[in-house]
Amino acid sequence: MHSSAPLTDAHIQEANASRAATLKEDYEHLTLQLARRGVAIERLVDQAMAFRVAVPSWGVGAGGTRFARFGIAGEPRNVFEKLDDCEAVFKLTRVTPGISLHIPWDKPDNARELREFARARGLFFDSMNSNTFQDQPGKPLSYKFGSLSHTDSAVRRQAVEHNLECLVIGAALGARSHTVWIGDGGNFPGQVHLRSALSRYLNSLREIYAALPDGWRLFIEHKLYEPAFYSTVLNDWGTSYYCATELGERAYSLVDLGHHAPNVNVELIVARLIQFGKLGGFHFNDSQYGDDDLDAGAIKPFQLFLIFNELVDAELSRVPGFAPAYMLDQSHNVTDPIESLVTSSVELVRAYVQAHLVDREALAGFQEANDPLMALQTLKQAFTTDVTPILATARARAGGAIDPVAVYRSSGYRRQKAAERPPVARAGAGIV
Ligand code: RM4
Ligand code: MN
Ligand code: MN
Repeated sequence: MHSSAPLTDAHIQEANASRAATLKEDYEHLTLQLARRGVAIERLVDQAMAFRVAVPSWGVGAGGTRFARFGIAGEPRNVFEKLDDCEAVFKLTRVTPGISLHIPWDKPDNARELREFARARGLFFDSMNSNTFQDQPGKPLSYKFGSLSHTDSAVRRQAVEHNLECLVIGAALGARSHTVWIGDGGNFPGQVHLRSALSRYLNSLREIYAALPDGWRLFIEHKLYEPAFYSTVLNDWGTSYYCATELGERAYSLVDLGHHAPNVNVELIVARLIQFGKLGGFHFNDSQYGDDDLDAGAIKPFQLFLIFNELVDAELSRVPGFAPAYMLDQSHNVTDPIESLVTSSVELVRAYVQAHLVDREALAGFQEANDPLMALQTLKQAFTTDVTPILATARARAGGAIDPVAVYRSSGYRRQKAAERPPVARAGAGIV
């Protein structure tokens, strides 16, 4: 069925029709439940429909680890095929029209053509991502000992030039921000002069910052460790905040959820960056140990909710300049990337809607009265509310799928792509 054009709107509508009656019942029940709390459900549906998160171009290929990478049938072989898969995610969820592009993994030969290709699918380019953590074909110098912070000014120059090229490509693609993550750091005590390396990094970034196109924001992404295992140049949010402040008002810190020490209170970092006016955006994913790049909401859904609790609190209190960019950054090693991206974006909308359910007046009262038990209960009431009917209704109203994974599986999309896309030696995607 539908094998010639899988995942058409007609297929999604047809699949929705068989689920509409049950959804209506569930939605009506939740409407009553929430009304008892004085919450108008329609407002939450609107919020769910307005939520947006960008999909990473590198996320639709199979990921990998240091040990192996297991390809999948029908894996996209070039940026156009990746956009086709991004479109599939968008059609099912209706919240992921933005694409975050990694250069040179997905460097277009013709940016205008790619922009048109995306536009025809209802997609656009959101953030650009540079790559100076791997050596690049055709580039004479190696990043083995660093890039923007390298001791050799010629290597720093090459790394800066690469970032400037990303800005040019991004401008032609209609992107609006640039994200810089570097692998620079040291593996051994004494290897790197810690203060000098940060100064060199900052000086390189100043050149990139100065070349930002009009209206763009620069995101700098900190990470505790890996690939450098002893010290990292941009190691934590404090250093990131310092650098973003030094650079100027268009530079912001980006929080990748997996880039912190285990047990770190990430929502507290989020609150701090909001308060200091430097929260640029997120790379959402989940982790058990480190930069595991697992699916958002898979391991610590309560943490995800608490992060959104801070974000929604800032949104509702209209913190000046608060406009974080949301992106997924995951490595899909054992799942179908489309299914992972679909379920991850659904989990983000879930956390967002649940955070909107928090009775903030009651919470403020319990905080004032120093009543920790009831303060937690107030958060838990929102977190334990099953908002699935709200999410499904929002998707259906926007033309997406009530049950996106089931619809995706029944569409035969992957089967058809497996036939259309015979494997190449090594698809240029994934994190290895
Ligand atoms: C890094 C970091 C970057 C991502 C690379 C592939 O750990 O999360 O955002 O672009 O991985
Ligand atoms: Mn990241
Ligand atoms: Mn990472």
